[in-house]
Amino acid sequence: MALSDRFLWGGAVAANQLEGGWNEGGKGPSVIDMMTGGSSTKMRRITDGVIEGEYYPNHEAVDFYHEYKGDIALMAEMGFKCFRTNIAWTRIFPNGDELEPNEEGLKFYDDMFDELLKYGIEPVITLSHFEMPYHLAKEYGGWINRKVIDFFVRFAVTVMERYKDKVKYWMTFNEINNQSNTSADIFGWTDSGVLFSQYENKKKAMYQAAHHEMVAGAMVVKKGHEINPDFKIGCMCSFVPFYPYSCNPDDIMTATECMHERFYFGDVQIRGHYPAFAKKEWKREGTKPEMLPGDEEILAEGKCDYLGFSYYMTNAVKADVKKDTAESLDGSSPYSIANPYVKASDWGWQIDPVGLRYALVTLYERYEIPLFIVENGFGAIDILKEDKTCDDDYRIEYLRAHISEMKKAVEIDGVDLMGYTPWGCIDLVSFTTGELKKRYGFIYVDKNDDGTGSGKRYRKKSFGWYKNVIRTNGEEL
Ligand code: BGP
Repeated sequence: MALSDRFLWGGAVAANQLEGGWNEGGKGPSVIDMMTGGSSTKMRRITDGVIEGEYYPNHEAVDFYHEYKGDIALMAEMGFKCFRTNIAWTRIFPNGDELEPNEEGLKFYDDMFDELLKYGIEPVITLSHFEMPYHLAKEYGGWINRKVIDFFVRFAVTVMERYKDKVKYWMTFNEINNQSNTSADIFGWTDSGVLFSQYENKKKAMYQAAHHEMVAGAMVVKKGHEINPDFKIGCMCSFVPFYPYSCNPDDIMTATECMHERFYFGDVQIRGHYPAFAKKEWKREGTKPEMLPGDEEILAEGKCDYLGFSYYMTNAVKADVKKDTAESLDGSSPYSIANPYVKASDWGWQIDPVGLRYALVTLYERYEIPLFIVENGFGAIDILKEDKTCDDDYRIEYLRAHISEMKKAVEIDGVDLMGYTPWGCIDLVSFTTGELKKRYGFIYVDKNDDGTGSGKRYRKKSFGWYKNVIRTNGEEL
């Protein structure tokens, strides 16, 4: 048998894209509640409040906040072993800098975790998924401010203590490396609460914010293990590997250099120190973050137990095509060029199942700690037919090919893999487009971007397919 019988099959979501109830139960606003549009759209603006009819649809999302019992029952029907979501920081600390948590918010997650555990589904909890408290971004400048470390640690310790007997698997920051794209100012705001355009040296500002996050993350790993030694606490990176376009040695070195960005954050959180290439870059570009004495010890003492990563695509780079454009949100670099060997989705995300095996092998050989694929999936415009069925064969095809490569990484390459949680197991709001129409789910939610739809849930064709994959532990694809 390829996969261990403890393999964590499940699905992944994020509170701000799923829950809705953005101002219910004493919740405060997160930065994302104050924005319009998706992260990659021209519409995206910080509105400093709500513009009627124009806000990011996460205010209602798919109303998991009220519907979670029914939704979890459907996940249980598919045989989920785990469910990845995050605890919205602003449900627990509405402004972020309070001394006491909001009991109503804590109670909501207590009830949700109880519901999961009733079916034997392990919660896998990210502490921060693109949604820091608005107040911290506005009043403190986000993660660039060292004070935010204490606020985050207080939040993390509060929830780890509260749920120490309910949650075993944790992750600190979702796709912490995404903020390295400092050109997308508003994206940085979402991730780290920092408006990079305010800083002359944007890269330095980003490294500073990231340093604070990683120090906070390391403190949380250490404290978490004190709270419950059985906790498994991981970090989470987006991993879009760069391929050299050809065997031209210059292409190989371009890809190698581009990969530095991909490793920067994982290296610190897993190895416990900054890599050599980072120190050279800081010097060359004047981007060294300020550190306090003791920070290096904190990083060294708070190494993560596992690496969770998202995998959607790869990217090919060629030495002599350098464009003036900065990195873009689809994970490309100024050296990116279309890969003639792979197709792309409607949103231009290159579909590369073999790239998943490549990612697993690359990360495992570098870090030699357990890996967890916490996001992967196919965003598409699904059609709900008159009889309320949905033939998403393209999704089945995508997942089948990726799972098959994932199995090779375990079976042939010896990768220690904890689990697989496809993104958006139930339809939710897309992060980059800000729309509901880019769907990933096994469960269709009848809700549209114009506000129409019953909100009812329907099983797509992939629902039954994935159920059988889990039942056979990945033997039948
Ligand atoms: C990742 C994020 C998720 C999610 C996913 C799919 O970067 O961690 O929050 O949204 O991408 O992206 P999208 O929703 O834009 O298709």
